Amino acid sequence: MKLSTLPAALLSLILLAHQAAAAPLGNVDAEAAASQRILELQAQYQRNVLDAISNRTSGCTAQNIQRRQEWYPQCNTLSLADRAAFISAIHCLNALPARTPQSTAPGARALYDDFIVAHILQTPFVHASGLFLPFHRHLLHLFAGALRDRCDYAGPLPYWDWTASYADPRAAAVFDGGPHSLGGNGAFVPGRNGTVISVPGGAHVVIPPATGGGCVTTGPFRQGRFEVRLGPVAFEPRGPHGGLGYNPRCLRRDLSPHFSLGTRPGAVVALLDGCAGDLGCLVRDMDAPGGVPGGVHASGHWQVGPDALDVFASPSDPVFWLHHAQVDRVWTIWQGLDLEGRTYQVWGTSTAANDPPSDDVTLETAMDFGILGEAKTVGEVASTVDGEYCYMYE
Ligand SMILES: [Cu+2]
Repeated sequence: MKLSTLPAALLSLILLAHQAAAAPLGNVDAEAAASQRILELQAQYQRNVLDAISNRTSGCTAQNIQRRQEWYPQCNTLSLADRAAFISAIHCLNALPARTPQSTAPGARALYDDFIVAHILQTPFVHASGLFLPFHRHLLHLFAGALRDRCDYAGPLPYWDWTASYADPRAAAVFDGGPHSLGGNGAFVPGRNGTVISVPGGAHVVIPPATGGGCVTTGPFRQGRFEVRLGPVAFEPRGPHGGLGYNPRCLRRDLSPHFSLGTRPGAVVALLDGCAGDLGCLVRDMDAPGGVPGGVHASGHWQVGPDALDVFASPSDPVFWLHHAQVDRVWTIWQGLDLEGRTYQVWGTSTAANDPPSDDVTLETAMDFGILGEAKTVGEVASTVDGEYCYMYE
């Protein structure tokens, strides 16, 4: 299925994202209690996983397991040296030559673009579907491998815990604009209209303007230091060749203290406790439209925009990788609370909102990663300590 052939009926539903703002929010104390609860559940997951691998002497063991770390300056977080190395490795990926054939994506110039192309091409299958979590888990794994093998990054994959900055993403360490951040907000552009984005599954959503809107001007990915080439795909003015053409420009951000409320700690507790044994509940709630009430996945993208708003080309903003590591963290903790009952659960079909209708996802359903690597089945990516993977979140 080509992007341009998405059925017109898919694009008919109009959602006004800002209407969701009227829903009640947890208070500060309730959110602090929710943060505590997440840490308790994470500790329980960690005990379960380490118990499960404690007798192993080969493969993924308690000694060699990779520990993915949070970007924030708290305990068990990514060191300043690793942050600097991670940032340089992304610049390195964005300078090495692309492997994507020009016939597939004439705009792909760098190895970093290969990841955006794979994401753009798979978007209609791997969002609002049963492949959402498995696909992004393996995409992250491939990205971590490229950082390590091609750009010598030896540190752990970082995640951005957006629950910590739910009140205002401008306060997040990841966006503080310093040399150890992923850059600051975009320059404020007054008088803008909302951005109408198309979302897999057929919705159009109007994202109101927030606190920035222009080029990132501070930090390692500021204008002149970092180039975005592919997209936009999901909003106007769209890039050439369906977003796969060459469209060099600055990275833009529009940090939104409204959509960040969608990633408050209580939203994660609602997933981990509220969707206890039910993967369908977890995926549906997590992948719902952003805002309050809304899904943490879309809220993570929508509080960063505009490049991060583009469901297809959102890996253009390096924060994509940290955001999706956090999404994977929530899934991994949920799985780890009952390894036997939850690790190999499947849910949903393999097209966005099942349109066009597709078969139910099984452990044998294969996912395509294009030039990045061989196809993987859902079963192969289900466990973080069996098969190819060996990592945990701390
Ligand atoms: Cu995605």
